[in-house]
Amino acid sequence: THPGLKWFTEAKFGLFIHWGLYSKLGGRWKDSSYYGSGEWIMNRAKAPAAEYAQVAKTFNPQGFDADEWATIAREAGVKYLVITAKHHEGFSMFDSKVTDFDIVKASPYGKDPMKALSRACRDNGIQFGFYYSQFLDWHEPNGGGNSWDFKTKDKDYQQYYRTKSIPQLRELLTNYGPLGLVWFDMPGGLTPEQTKRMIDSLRLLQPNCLFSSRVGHGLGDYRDFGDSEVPPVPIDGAWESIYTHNDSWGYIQHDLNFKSPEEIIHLLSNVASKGGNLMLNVGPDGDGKWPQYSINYLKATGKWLQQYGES
Ligand code: JFZ
Repeated sequence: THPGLKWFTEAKFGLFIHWGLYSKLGGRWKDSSYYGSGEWIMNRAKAPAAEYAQVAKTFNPQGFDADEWATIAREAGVKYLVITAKHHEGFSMFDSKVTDFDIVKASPYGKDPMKALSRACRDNGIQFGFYYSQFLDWHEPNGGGNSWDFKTKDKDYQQYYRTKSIPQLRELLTNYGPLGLVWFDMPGGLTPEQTKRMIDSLRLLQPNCLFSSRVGHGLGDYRDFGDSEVPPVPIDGAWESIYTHNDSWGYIQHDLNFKSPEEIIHLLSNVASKGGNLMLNVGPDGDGKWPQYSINYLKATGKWLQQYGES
């Protein structure tokens, strides 16, 4: 069995963080407002890639404090934290040599927040992992998904994997210390053999790192249940349910529909009773601040866990 499965199956509670240029938009593009899936706003608005990329010039999360994030996570009682290194919008939230469209070169922030966060998590005893959108990339002509700027029939997905996805995954598995897991999303464009070759080569970099099931073709190390789904009966093996704190993964300014501590604890015990982990998502804003409800309710959840939880 995979060496990473020990910590994973004992974890019970994880924190998911969606953070990118969409967090700065907060559910608004031009004169329109969107609700739900804030991280999909570029697609929903069919924003031209060149125009959307300009958002990077205004992305300056001065409020980001890695130690504060990791402290809230620890107080909430989570055992692992997974953050978007690159979501479907294509913007790299880390220092990447592979592209200029990253937080260091394209934004006034000019630093790598993932360096600080990976360290802060480790200091707080929290397993650290990256979400990485390995196929959908609306910024790149050869990435999956953007058919409003780039004709699908002209796309060369292999070239996208070769020149962006795989090199960036190698960066993530090389530059941030030992990772607990990589959370792949929405497979596409590769045959089972090609997927296996990609994974095999990445595993050499960090044999202890888990890969989520959405890497595709049944090649992941643990199972993810769909959005906001808990299986009705106990399930064997390592698995995780993912929920978001309000109604969106990425920050939406006008979404205040946050789950109360009672609701979170209910979810946690439902998932744990069936043998899985709950990974709950928060969406920090473009300044790097978490919604105040997320801070308060997560802390309250942690207090409850300390009093009544098993560990
Ligand atoms: C994906 C992303 O498209 C979305 O933006 C978010 O990051 C979420 C966590 O993951 O969305 C999915 C992918 C797969 C399922 C549901 C939502 N699924 O299998 O049910």
